[in-house]
Amino acid sequence: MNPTSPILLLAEPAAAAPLVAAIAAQAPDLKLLPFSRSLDDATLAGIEVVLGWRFPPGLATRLPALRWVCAMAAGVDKLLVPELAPGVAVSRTVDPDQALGIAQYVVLMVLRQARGLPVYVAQQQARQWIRHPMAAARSRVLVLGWGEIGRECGRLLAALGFSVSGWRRDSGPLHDALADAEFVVDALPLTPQTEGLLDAAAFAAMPRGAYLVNIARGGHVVEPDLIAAIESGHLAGAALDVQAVEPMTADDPLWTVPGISITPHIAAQSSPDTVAAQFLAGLKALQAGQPLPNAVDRSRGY
Ligand code: OXD
Repeated sequence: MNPTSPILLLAEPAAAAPLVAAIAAQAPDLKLLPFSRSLDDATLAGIEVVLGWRFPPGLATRLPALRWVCAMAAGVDKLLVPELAPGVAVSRTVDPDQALGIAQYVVLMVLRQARGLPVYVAQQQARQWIRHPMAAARSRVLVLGWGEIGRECGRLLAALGFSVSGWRRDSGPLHDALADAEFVVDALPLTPQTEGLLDAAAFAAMPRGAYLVNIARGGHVVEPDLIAAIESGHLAGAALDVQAVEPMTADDPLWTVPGISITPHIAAQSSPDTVAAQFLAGLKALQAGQPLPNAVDRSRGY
């Protein structure tokens, strides 16, 4: 690798500022080049390493020397663009604190629903003091995706008394697993196989009153089907930290569906120090010709 070649940074400057500071603290001499549309082909031709979140359209074809794409996030779906040359290695961030934070969000949303909090919030607004019978929450939770994040969600939920099972692509038919789930937590990667997986048929396979928590990718959910399943009363609702279109537009129909809770992709972010340390360890491995940590299998998409 050419030691003078800068690292191309593909992220909004404001959002990337903490990561840039963390890299500067750990590797003061490393040159980071923020992407801008004005970069010329001669500059791009020298780029061997990209660090970022998503490829701007057409950029990958302008990087003939590219060897490694490092995601500053857990998911790589926005970096695995079809025009990425086959030999380019891709890796992602694996941050145990991010997994813990996401699992805490999942616990919050599952407990809130399981303990009937939305009912009491509505009652307070109406000044109604009415008690409803409520057993301890021991509901059955199915976690879709049993990687670092899915397992951490399962661990915390099981510790609270929920009955947890995990589903991955070799576990057997998804709809059979959904049939038993009072809560479904989506922690899958977004790949061509998982896109649109949660559609009308999947929602129909869930028992009446089931609840969805999505901390993975909005692209898994066929949103009009979800809205229909909730509005028909089949599903109790959904907590969506991710949506098909982010940022959501003001006229997105998800906003106003009773039973849907929206948060703006905040379940947990990876820590800049961890991303910086993992990126620098990857860079060292690349320079030494060693295997990259947290490498993604491009044929599987995660
Ligand atoms: C993600 C992340 O992949 O925030 O969504 O890390």
